[in-house]
Amino acid sequence: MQDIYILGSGAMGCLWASYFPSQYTLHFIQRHPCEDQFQFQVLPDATQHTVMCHKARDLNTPIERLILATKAYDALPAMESIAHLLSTDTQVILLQNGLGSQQAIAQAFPNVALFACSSTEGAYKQNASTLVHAGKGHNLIGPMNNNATQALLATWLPSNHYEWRDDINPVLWRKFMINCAINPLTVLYQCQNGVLLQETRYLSHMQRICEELDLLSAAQQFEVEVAFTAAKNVCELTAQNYSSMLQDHKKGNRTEIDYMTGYLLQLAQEFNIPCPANTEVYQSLVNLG
Ligand code: KPL
Repeated sequence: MQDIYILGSGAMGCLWASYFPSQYTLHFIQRHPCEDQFQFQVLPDATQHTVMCHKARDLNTPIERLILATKAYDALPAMESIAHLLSTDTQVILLQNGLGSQQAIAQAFPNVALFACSSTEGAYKQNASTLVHAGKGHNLIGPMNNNATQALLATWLPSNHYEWRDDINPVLWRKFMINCAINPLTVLYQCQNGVLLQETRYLSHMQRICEELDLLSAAQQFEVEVAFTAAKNVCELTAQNYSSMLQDHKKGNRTEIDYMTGYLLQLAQEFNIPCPANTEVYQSLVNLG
């Protein structure tokens, strides 16, 4: 019997729990007091899933397989809260948006096997016990350190739910560029992704952000497409979406701006590349609160 631990029981945590057939025992690790078990269904297939629930502080069994499904800003503190349960036998899949949290965890936990995932899966919670798997996408997974091998991951993660990438960094970077180009602007202009294509003023703002991203792609020697082309494409494909950052902002929650434009500005400083358009966007977002 394989135990799978999942930190973060939001939509992504539940979606990943649903990937595992019933011979696995699934565990949510939670910050707050919780019932012993959590049952939920996934629509549209109406599959039923049961997960054991534990408070982080009450756990004392070593963790071998962990899926970290928190927001980017919670990722490192969440790992630290269970550090005593991790060992050289631990494998962790990181699902965070943006960049920066993966690098911080790789630095703080060099002994575990760390994998990072870039996902286009879409899911939301309709209510506490119903998850809607709205957009079937792809999970691309690769190593964040040398302990993380394809063979190791294949021993537990069902192969129909991911594709392996030997070099995950350009994959994470491509998604990062798209998020930096779209998400902050949707908050600034309070609009769906598709609206960014319709207003000339919004589109030229996106272009200025993207030109700076292209300089950073080149500085890191990533062979990725031009950021503006990639971002416009995603705006078209997700025209009706409210970006994750706009949703967070509307709910009054913290946004992941520090792991998108904020991380971009850190890189810009490292490579000594001026990024005035992104600096301005970052400041506007921080001022919005
Ligand atoms: O990933 C996204 C997000 O909202 O965070 C995009 C691609 C912008 C889709 O909405």
